Amino acid sequence: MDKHNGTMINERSKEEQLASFRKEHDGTRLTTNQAVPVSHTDDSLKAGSRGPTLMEDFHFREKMMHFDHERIPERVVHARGFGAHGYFQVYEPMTEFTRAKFLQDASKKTPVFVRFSTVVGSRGSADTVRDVRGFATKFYTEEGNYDLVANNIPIFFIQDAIKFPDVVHAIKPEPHNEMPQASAAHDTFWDFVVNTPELAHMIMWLLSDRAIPRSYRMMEGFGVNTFRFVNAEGKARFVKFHWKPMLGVHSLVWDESQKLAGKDPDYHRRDLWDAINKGDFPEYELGVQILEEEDEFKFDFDILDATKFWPEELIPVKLIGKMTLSRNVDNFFAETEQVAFHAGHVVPGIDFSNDPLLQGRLFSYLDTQLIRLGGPNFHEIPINQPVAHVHNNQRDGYHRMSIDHGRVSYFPNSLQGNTPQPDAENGYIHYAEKVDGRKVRERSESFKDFYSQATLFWNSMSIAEKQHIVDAFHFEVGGVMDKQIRQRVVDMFNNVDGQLAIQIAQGIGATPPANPGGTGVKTSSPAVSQENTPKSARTRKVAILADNGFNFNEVTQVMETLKRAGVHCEVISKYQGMLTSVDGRQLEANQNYFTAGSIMYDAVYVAGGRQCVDTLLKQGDALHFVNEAFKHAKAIGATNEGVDLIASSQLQGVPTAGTQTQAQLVNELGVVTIRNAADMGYFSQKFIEAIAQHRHWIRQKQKEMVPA
Ligand code: HDE
Repeated sequence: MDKHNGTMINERSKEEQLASFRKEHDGTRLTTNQAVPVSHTDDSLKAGSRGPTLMEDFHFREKMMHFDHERIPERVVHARGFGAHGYFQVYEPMTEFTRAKFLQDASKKTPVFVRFSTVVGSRGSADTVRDVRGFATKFYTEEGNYDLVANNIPIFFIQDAIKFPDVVHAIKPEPHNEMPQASAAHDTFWDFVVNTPELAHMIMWLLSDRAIPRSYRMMEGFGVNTFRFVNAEGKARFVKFHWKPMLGVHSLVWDESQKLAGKDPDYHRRDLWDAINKGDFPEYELGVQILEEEDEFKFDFDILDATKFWPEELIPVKLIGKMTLSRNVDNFFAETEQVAFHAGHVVPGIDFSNDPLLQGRLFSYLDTQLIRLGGPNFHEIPINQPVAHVHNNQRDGYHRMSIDHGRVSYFPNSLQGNTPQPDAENGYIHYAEKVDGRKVRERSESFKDFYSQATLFWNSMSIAEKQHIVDAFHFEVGGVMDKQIRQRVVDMFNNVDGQLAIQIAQGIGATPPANPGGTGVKTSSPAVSQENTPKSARTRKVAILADNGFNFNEVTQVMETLKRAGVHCEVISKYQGMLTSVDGRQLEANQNYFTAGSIMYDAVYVAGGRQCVDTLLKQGDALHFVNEAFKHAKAIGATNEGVDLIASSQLQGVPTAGTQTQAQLVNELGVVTIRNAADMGYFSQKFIEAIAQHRHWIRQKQKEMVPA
């Protein structure tokens, strides 16, 4: 292996010894950490069976000592996360733009480890809270590790890293009572917002659907900061990094997110874990926006300002490769918890810009690992180890794993042939940017337009997306006790858009602006609206409501067609276990109404069968299931007698297939129903199309039909 400067030289023979030892003991024998076999582990060593425990019980003390120290400090931000392994492949050589080796050869697979996360909540908080999501990728390249430490929102709260502790303190639970957990809906955060106008744009994104993703598999990733690509000739260009999910960008609705936080706080990690186990490997294309240095000042925003994005309509995203997540972790702690990302882990060909947020990050990530991972040797933890060899003169420190050989730990030296030696040709060379300026604590004037892109984002939203943002303001600012702060939120967002400010005021008992304002920006960026994202039913989950007496042929035909489209089904009934169909055949109910809820599925299907539907009609839970799915704008399907359940739910007024004898399909507002169809294929096809739509916002326009 020879991983660390030949320090693991004996590793192979040690591995062999271990293998034969394990074989001998079949890996089942209990030992202490010193490998001493343990004879009994259920009782501590006592002076008599009712007597005091003895100090000499080394097995007890070792076991307890280890347990007492099992926790390490959680990350100060991004504490709750979930990781997976995979690989990345570039589509074609990127030689023109960068010398990075992992971006040269389309046949090469570079291993990656990705950790998704929320930002604000503690490690045990719920997955589906409203928050920015982290999307950090470690590429184990042949030239060392490259970390793309990204978020699912393309901009950030603040412009200069020196304000990071402030924004994090403001949004974290308030210090006197440690409330609220994983939420921005409280006074200190909004107090900070109204006093920090540079946050306006980020707040628009945070209150949009982006902050409540349906799945980690359906999220974009953004490097946020401006980096540089540098090619072998030393030519540099500015670059922004993007991850584009092949399944498109999709979100939950707020009511659903809140309910999921109780019903399944692990919703996102379970979704990722299950998808990978099923072979539905999440895929993301890597995109880059490349800007020539001479174009740096061509835009009405500063390209070094992390509170601005580069509209794709102005600077197109070039898709350069694909990442596939194909393997779950073996151990959450060893891998997901101990992985250490750093925005400064770059490889030759990728360089930094003077973005003041990025510059601060370059300090913070290394620094935080010292406390979190207990010292400077965290690169030796298996998940952090590069696949490339490490050779240097760094030595010792807490938790040093490698055994450094020899007496030379300095450079230059004669005793070891002056090794390890810098490599002038292949080594990392910092881009020789010319920098000239006075030392000042100042913000560039070009950073001071806080509202134009907030308006641009607002203009880019669909009617439904706008409504969700207004609703989110009502929730978040409605949770603020200080009425002055509420009013100041209205005043601040009047700078973004007058109509928005009026609508915010309406929900939170504040006074609407006397002079509705705005920036006057009329343009939009269609690429940021989720309406324009790829739509597919693949990997979606459908709940099938059924009970005894269901129509076996109907259900199985629908299930088979859905399966062929890559859709997963679960049967839900009052009781888990075997259901018997009208003709005596059996189907397993995978979930009951306690273990499952409509919030955990993308769509609902109600099967036919007189006895089955008569039973469902008497079950409040079945009716609630359908009503709730409708309220959350999800696809609903029903066939034959199953249509009666839809008609009897609170969805009266939604057209459904009537009682005609002729086969008739009705497809209204994402509710697909059919009666008397000999072949269920046509129904299934329409139902799949409705699932692929993800949500049917058209129902919002029909509010009178939506159950309260
Ligand atoms: Fe981070 N950030 N951050 N951040 N960040 C951390 O590092 C920091 C920023 C991001 O899954 C910490 O190991 C500063 C932007 C992700 O392990 C810490 C600033 C973006 C993760 C830190 C920022 C990110 C972190 C906490 C300047 C998107 C989770 C624990 C204001 C591009 C990585 C840790 C994982 C984690 C500092 C801003 C992404 C404290 C000073 C912008 C995805 O070092």
